[in-house]
Amino acid sequence: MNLKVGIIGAGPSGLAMLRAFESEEKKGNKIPEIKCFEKQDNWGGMWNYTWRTGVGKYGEPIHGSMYKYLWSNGPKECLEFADYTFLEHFGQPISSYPPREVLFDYIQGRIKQSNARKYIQFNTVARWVDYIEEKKQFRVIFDDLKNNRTFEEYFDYLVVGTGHFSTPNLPFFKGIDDFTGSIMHAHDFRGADQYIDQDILLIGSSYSAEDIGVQCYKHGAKSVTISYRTNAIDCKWPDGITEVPLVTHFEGNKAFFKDGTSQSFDAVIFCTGYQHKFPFLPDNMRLKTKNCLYPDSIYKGVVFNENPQLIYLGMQDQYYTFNMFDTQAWFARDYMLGRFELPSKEERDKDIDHWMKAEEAADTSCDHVDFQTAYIRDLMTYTDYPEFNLDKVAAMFKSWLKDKEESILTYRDKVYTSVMDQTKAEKHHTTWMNELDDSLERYLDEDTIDEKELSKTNYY
Ligand code: FAD
Ligand code: NA7
Repeated sequence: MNLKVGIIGAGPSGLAMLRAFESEEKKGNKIPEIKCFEKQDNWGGMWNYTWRTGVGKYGEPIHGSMYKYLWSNGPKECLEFADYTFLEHFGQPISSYPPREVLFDYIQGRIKQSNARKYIQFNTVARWVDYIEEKKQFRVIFDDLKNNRTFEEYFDYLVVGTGHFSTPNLPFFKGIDDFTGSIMHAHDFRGADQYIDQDILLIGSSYSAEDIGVQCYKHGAKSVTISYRTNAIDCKWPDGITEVPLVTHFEGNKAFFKDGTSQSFDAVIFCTGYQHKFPFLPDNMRLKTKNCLYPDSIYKGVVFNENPQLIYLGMQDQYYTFNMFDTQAWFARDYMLGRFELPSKEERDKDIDHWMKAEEAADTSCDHVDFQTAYIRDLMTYTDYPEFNLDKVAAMFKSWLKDKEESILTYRDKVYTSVMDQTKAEKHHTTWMNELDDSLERYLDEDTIDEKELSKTNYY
């Protein structure tokens, strides 16, 4: 077998692909020639935090949308790798909602066990892809950013793991161009510090609005107003956070809302989501979708239907994350290794249609959890990814949704039990609202700090 596989992106999805091949190799089986290309200087994708915004060292658009003080927004027990548990990595139980640096450490722990780094070329951006009909191969043009050199490579299969929470969706509102305060998209938000004592307006009502709003409140914003287009987040907000209908327009530093109210603000943060953006792919290979649980045109959420040599990982909206990317990667690996044949294009279309209709019929957040659970269960029937109790994970997600509804400020203090190794999480030594330091050292520090002392220094 002389197959060549190219992987674009070394975030959790790209790394899952490398891990999938590695697990096959460890069994003594031959694997294809693999090359992975990552535009940043390290792996981890979103979890590789950067302070930069705009463009990076080499003038490329910054990929990262993560920020300081970001803590997991779902229980870690729901994203745990089935083949590498949190207990195995940290050697002790930890809490259910670790901060960003801790999750980054965990992702790195698994991949460092392997020799995956040798497959990855960092500081290298995929610029353009052609499918060469005569060769039945992809030609990919890359830029080696560090050496300012362009080169090309040919692949039988191309895996796109470039994420989809990086290119802002930035709508226009009348008068915003004359707004006198600061304006940014969540993609450029790097922490709440600059909003202390400010009245801030967030536009959007999904994860970014919820989390950035709560973080700014925690770190001392004067007031947080969340403006929704379709549905309010509608949890029990503390005094200081309010929800209002959509902005109609701005005049100076004042925003006007659909319900006829208006208010002055120091800052606006657009939490209006992201675009699936693939500037390196021609139109006929590009995944064209909004953020949803079952994008059109990819069979089993993975194989591009018009050209099944093209594979997409992690393109769905996400309840499940790391273990979903794994099941997708294991599926993609076994498909590339020829372990199973794809059905006809017509059958694949039907299958895609079936899942898309099922998503349409899913109404509530709990239905969405059930949908993604069923999707992963289906993928797992094709592969030997270690089985885990998906029903229990789905139950944890539902409990998480309820916890958030009941108390948006304390849901991260709850603990859950791993379905992988039955480890019960430990409560963090400090409640989330009182914990202003999100560093790995502080998180793993066993010496608890007096909460009463800490609360004196809090802003709320
Ligand atoms: P990414 O992590 O985005 O990685 C894609 C990689 O591709 C990047 O390294 C990028 O540099 C590289 N790349 C892009 N274009 C190119 C190119 N042309 N050439 C070469 N390389 C390229 N998930 C959770 O489970 N828990 C959370 O708490 C959580 N919080 C989040 C908070 C924020 C603000 C955001 C934006 C996302 C959050 N997520 C969370 C979801 C997160 O996206 C996933 O956990 C995960 O990072 C997705 O992995 P990925 O590999 O698909 O994409
Ligand atoms: P999402 O989950 O895609 O949500 C986007 C939000 O932006 C959603 O509430 C949309 O409202 C809203 N939106 C989009 N366009 C507009 C316009 N034109 N006007 C007003 N509101 C708009 O993105 P997030 O950034 O919250 O989350 C993405 C990931 O980042 C997630 O996985 C997290 O873990 C972190 P709608 O409901 O469509 O009316």
